[in-house]
Amino acid sequence: MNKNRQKIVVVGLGYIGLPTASMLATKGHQVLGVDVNEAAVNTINSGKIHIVEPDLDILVRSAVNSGNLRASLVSEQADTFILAVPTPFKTGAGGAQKIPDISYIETATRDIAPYLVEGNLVILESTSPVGTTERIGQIIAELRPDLTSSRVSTQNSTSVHIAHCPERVLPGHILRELVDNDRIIGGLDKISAERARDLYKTFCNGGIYLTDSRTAEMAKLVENSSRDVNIAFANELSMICDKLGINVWELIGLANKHPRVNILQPGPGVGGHCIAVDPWFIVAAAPDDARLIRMAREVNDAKPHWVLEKVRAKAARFKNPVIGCLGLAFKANIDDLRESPAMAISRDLIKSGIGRVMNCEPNVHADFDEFPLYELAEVLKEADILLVLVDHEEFHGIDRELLKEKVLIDTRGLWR
Ligand code: SAJ
Repeated sequence: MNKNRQKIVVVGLGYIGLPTASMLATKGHQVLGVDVNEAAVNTINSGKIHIVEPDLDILVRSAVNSGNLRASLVSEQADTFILAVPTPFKTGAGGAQKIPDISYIETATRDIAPYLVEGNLVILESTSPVGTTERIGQIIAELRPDLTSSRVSTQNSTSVHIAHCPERVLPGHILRELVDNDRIIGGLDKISAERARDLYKTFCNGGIYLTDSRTAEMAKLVENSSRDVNIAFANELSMICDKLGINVWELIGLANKHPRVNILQPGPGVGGHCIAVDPWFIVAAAPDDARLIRMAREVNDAKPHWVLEKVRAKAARFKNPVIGCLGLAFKANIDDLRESPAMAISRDLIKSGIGRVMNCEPNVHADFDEFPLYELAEVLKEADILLVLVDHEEFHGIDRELLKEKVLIDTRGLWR
């Protein structure tokens, strides 16, 4: 096998799998993308994309046109298998505990098992609880005892190599970060990590750091937990400052003038599929010790409710208040509404009956029928209360004259 030109199967063609598959294909590898979503498979095979990410359409088109990228519902034999499927959490008994759900990884492993041959490399990219890479080894050992003769999943030499290379890319900047970011690779053994490093080197310009699989799994969880804890600090400050009549944005700006202080920005809560999820994997693994990590999650999860109560209090002075919500996405300049605190607040506002709610989301143009969306100009004209939920670029240029008569609730510091 020429390690520079491989046949690669990428399981899961979402925000991580599709850019990775396309990148590998444009570097000359023969890539088969596998997904359970037939519509996504057909879209990709026609050179188009089913998700929104800057420039991904160009990359996918060029990968498909080159003949190096195909999509399918079923796997095939390959040199390397990359798993990039979701790892959500499920709520435990009584709703009290959030437990990682690795069933998509287990299913993906079972799906590729029949195609594995001696010398293959299996790479887990999905953010995963500690021990998941070892679990992949166990499943392969159970399903393919013919391969376990050379001890799959032990520290010794394996017939199938298995490594974890957690994705680290930021939605909205995925292609740039895929190339530039440093990577951590944790192997079940040294050869697995080295084999994975050789593959990632074909497109990654960042440093590649090798370790064991458990450390790599924990490193990814810790990166996102660190961000969550820091955002929770900012969110807590925003609530304290509100009580004390202090402008939190000015406060943070001033505190950050200290050479060793770097406070993040408060917002309406923490959204997305990673930062609001991954810390729970650490809490589930060490519930008695992960006190700060759990508390940060609770602070961030409680922020949307705090915002709603703020609106309720301000709306009390109006007879029939019109509440204009600016932004629904989970962060600025993207169209992703999933796990968005802004969406949760809008939904709860509508349910609460506090007033008439007018939502504006300039990045969403079609396929949204949960409630009506309004143009920015209409919202600015009609709203009594303007609630900034996302600091989209479109909102930065709003004429301040139009805000004069309105009650402003700015969760993002747009008008700081
Ligand atoms: N947020 C704030 N204040 C801030 C920064 C973010 O309220 O100062 C909010 C955002 O508005 C958003 C949420 O946090 O609702 C998450 O946004 P984000 O930009 O911090 O992160 P994600 O979820 O888009 O991507 C993260 C990244 N992780 C880190 O920065 C440590 C990315 O590198 C990971 O690859 C990604 O999670 C992932 O897939 O795990």
